[in-house]
Amino acid sequence: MAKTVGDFLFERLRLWNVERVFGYPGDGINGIVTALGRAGDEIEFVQVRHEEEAAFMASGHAKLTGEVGVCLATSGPGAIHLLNGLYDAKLDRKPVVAIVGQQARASLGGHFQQEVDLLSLFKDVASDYVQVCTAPEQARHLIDRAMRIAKSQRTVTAVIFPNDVQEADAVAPGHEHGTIHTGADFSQPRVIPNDADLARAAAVLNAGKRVAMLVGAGAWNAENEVVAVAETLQAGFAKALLGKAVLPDDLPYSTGQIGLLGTTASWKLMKECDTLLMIGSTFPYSEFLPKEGQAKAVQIDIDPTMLSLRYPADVALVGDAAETLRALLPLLERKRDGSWRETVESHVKTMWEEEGAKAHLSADPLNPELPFWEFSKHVPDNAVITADTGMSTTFFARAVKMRRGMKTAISGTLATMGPAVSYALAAKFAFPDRPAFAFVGDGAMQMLGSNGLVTAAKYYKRWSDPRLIVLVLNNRDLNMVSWELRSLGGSPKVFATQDVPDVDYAAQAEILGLRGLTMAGPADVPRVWAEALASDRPVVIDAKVDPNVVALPPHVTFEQTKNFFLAMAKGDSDRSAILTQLSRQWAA
Ligand SMILES: Cc1ncc(C[n+]2csc(CCOP(=O)(O)OP(=O)(O)O)c2C)c(N)n1
Ligand SMILES: [Mg+2]
Repeated sequence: MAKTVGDFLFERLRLWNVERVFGYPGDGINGIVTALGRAGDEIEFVQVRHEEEAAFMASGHAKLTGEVGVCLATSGPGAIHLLNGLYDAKLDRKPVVAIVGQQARASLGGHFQQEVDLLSLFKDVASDYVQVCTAPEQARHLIDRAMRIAKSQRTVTAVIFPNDVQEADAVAPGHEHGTIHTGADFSQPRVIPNDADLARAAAVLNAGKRVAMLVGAGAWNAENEVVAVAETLQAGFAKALLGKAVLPDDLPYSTGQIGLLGTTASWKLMKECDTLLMIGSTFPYSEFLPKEGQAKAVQIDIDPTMLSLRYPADVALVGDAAETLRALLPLLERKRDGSWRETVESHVKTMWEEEGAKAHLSADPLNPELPFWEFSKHVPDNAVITADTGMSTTFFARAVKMRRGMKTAISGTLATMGPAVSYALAAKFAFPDRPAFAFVGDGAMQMLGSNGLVTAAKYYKRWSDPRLIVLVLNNRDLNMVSWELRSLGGSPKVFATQDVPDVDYAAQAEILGLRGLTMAGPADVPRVWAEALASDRPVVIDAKVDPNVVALPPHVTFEQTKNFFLAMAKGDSDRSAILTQLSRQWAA
């Protein structure tokens, strides 16, 4: 049988070193699915429950490996289901390629079943590259360009295949006017600023007396260099959430996370510094950075459009984080005065003491921060840790201590609910010998996480280390938004929108043949973590936690305080439990 366009697609993806495709079938991609059947072991197909899960897995794969994630969906509804996961990758600047089906060329424009204008649908999310393969000769350059653009621009691209084209014979382009001839090789360039600009940056950093560093996901390959610069400049560093795993927290001058979910030590670092060095971060909230004029600033980013965006940089350098810091290091003078470093370290010490105390305050029946705090004592160094959007993001950000070798994935910029279990699944396929952990709210679990457990049950026997451990923060509430309603909206909790049904997540896991465990009080926490880590299969931990524990941001404004007390005064149903919790925190 002659090779079809579908066969060619997988052959080409293999040439680009794609090992795995996350997806779901449909007759809109029959020609691709049959080719996948013929490809055998050449490429792994991971079957999901929902196309959004496939897109989150592709995004998670890209976030955790730095490689392109590929997802596959049928025409119409399948393509539509991909969108949220694709936006997650696009907004966090990760390379993902979406391959989707379309009705046959001859029927397009005929209001045919499942015919959706996919070029328009993907026009925004795949704004860097979205194309329809209308002739077999196009297949090669469409795949090559989708892969190259996704990789080089760290973005989302999409290729749409009408189903008759998928089944057509693969055709190489001729050699005449208008034919396109592409190849599959790509390597990242080495990007370093000019010497004169490095010297300007060094001058700013050498003149500073109190240097603060802000490190984001862009510094993922620069751990040693960031530490060397911090040592030379006697600086402290804060991390944006996407950069959580970039640097370990056992360094005494790591102030941990910055921002609403961040720490008091990061807040003080930024408010007291006279010089700011930002590396690979687009952290958005300006109120957590120095006030304009307070600090001289140097910024390093691989993407020029992200420079001088959050704080005006005196020296804005385009460069790879590791390469640029390596080039900068010989120009930096070792600071002699250690008093700033001492101040930072004392803030950090206080922060960990306070965080530990907060996690151990009693609550009814369990303080939601305690499982996160205890987790740091149990988690192995090679763990992959993911967190969903909700209060689990806050506790993950503040209470989980990173160590060298760990990896994390979160939805930073889109901040969508739903991806944590999918990210953890993607981790298990990319690193089957490493344990993966997902922290998920009950709302997010009900949205998509529970479906991901079916995927885990289907595949876990393939993983050399079967541990995929999901902790559900079971507070029967869309808690993060309930707090936002109170502190930003001055409104009491609205039952109709905020309450979520109480589900027995441990039983749900057991029904699927997985292990289900429950944390119903502080004494359960260390025991359950130890049991989960000893499991021979994926585990769900149902953590029955108190929705009324207030997780205050590191800096509370007058407006937020006023709104909060207004909400209480308007008769919040949980008022008395919340005020009891608050008085415990203040007493501590
Ligand atoms: C897809 C999506 N829908 C809605 C939101 C708004 N939102 C942000 S956090 C949150 C609550 C999450 O609830 P849950 O998963 O139970 O976590 P909790 O905050 O209760 O720990 C909501 C509704 C969102 N970020 N993403
Ligand atoms: Mg919840």
